[in-house]
Amino acid sequence: MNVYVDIKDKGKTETVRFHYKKQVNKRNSQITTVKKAKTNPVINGIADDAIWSHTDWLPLNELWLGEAYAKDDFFGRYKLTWSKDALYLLAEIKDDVLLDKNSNPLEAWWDDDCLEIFVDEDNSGGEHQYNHNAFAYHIALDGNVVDMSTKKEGKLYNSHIESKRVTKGNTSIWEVKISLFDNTFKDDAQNSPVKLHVGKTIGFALAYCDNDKSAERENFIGSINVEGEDKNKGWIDANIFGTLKLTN
Ligand SMILES: [Ca+2]
Ligand SMILES: [Ca+2]
Ligand SMILES: [Ca+2]
Ligand SMILES: [Ca+2]
Repeated sequence: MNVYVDIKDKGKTETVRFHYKKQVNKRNSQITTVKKAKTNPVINGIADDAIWSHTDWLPLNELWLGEAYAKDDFFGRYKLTWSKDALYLLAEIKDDVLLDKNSNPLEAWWDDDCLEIFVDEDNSGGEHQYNHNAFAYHIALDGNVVDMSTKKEGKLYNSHIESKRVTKGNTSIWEVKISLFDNTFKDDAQNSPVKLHVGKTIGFALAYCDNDKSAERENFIGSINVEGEDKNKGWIDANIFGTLKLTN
């Protein structure tokens, strides 16, 4: 908003306009410590890497959109670890029907079953809808990775995410390597991922878009308790992300 201030000097009054933007800071209410992997997990959708057996499950159970769901419709949990080059995720998702409605990865990608990873490299919080202050990567069943570009349209970011999904019955294991890019990322340039270190904090949330048979996704389930009526804020507002703290 604009703020107008009258400045009086030698009997004259000059009105000066200031542009004021309200700063809402991130509250860091959900802090998770993440242990470093001694050996990097192999991205093969198989959870037999040493680090995964020494890491606890975290819940994926906050309803962001849709009606209350049954356990056989959706159940999710996840683990995290890191190396100096990347963040690693292991997600176990039980979903009764896997649906890839739109074969074009850039068409309504949020209405297909997909795993969504929210990352704010410097844990700044703040608005990120059409900028790279933070990313909201949607990993489709076919492995394509989509987020909004600075041109306000969907774009593939497949080089940021290496993933493998292995599905047995209704249970999928998604194993994911996430390279982190800072807010200087440019869509049309060469960019290098940042290096990670002990003590670094990262904004993070995980979600799953569940669609089994509908025109639009039926449920959107996240890892963070979002206050207020509108819980579908993660794709715009990095303030709702949790905070990861990297440890040895
Ligand atoms: Ca593995
Ligand atoms: Ca389902
Ligand atoms: Ca940021
Ligand atoms: Ca589904």
